[in-house]
Amino acid sequence: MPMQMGFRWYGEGNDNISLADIRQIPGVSTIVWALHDKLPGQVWEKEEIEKTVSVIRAAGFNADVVESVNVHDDIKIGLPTRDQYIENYKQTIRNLAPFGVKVICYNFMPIFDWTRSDLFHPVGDGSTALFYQKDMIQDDPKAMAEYVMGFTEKYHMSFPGWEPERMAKLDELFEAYKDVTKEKLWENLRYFLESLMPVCRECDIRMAIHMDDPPWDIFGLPRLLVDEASIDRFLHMVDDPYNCLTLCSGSLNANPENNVAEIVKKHVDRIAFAHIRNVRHFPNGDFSEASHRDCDGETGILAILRAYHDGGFTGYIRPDHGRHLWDEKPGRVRPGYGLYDRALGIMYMLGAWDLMEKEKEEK
Ligand SMILES: [Mn+2]
Repeated sequence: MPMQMGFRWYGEGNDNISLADIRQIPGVSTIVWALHDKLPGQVWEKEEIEKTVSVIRAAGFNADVVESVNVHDDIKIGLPTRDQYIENYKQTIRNLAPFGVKVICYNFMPIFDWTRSDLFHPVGDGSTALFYQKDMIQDDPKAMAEYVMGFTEKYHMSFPGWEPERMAKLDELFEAYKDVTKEKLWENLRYFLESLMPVCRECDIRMAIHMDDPPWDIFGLPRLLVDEASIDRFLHMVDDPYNCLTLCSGSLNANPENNVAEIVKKHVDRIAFAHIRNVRHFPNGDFSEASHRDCDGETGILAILRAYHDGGFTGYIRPDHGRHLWDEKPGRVRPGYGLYDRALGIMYMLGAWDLMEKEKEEK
């Protein structure tokens, strides 16, 4: 089976982009979806899943990839209540299986999901992109949470991983995580995955952890999936073909030391889902997201695509965040998830891929 191109979609009434819009992008087979009104820990019921999947299928796509089923904080903290939440997670996996779902993306970051200091930073060509200003994300998590939540209020959109219900309890959350060292977090991740693996096997659904974004500790909170060594450790810790990666090129390469193409070469069999994104670095440690074109950043997009292609990658791939172009102003677009730049990214990736395929045939 060849690689399958996906596009993340936030669902009917929750995304300005329609499935009919996505249909016009060449080569997309898979809608990457989720039930965005679910809180971490809740069971996704079959009727709810059916409603979304039937809309996706009616538009001519498969619904093979879910991003994300979020993990309850009690599982990450390792509280006794985690077992019930793990049972709920297993039930969600069982409920997703009859709808053809093959991959579940998730992350194991404490409290905060992806973190940026500016969601609409000018790139220099009139477009904007997500931006990370290092000195702004130092010791005040509240200022950053308030900044992100400000968008939620102003534009009536919420961001996965930044649920207002959770952000309202920030002090409590920090208190709850205070004894969770990096080693404890690893142990809690292992416990979670070992509990899930039998159900994943039975349902033929791969768990695919997303890299931590950015790949270093923030606000004193430990982060695990940050570089080649930690990815090795993760895959070895639960050495099961259903324990896989969502390898996010942009998240990893926020640390320019990470050579993403090398990691792809090493672990292509355990990558269920590829996020392709380019990063531009600044000498002071700041970084900006960039177009998918190789020379617009330093992530090595062409070398990464080459590694997937030559490694015989048969998983799912999607453009990750894009810039906001043309009429995609704040309020009209989900930060990072506009239509145009992700569509351009797909064409860039497919251009490179088609050429590699043609060269292979001619050999
Ligand atoms: Mn990603």
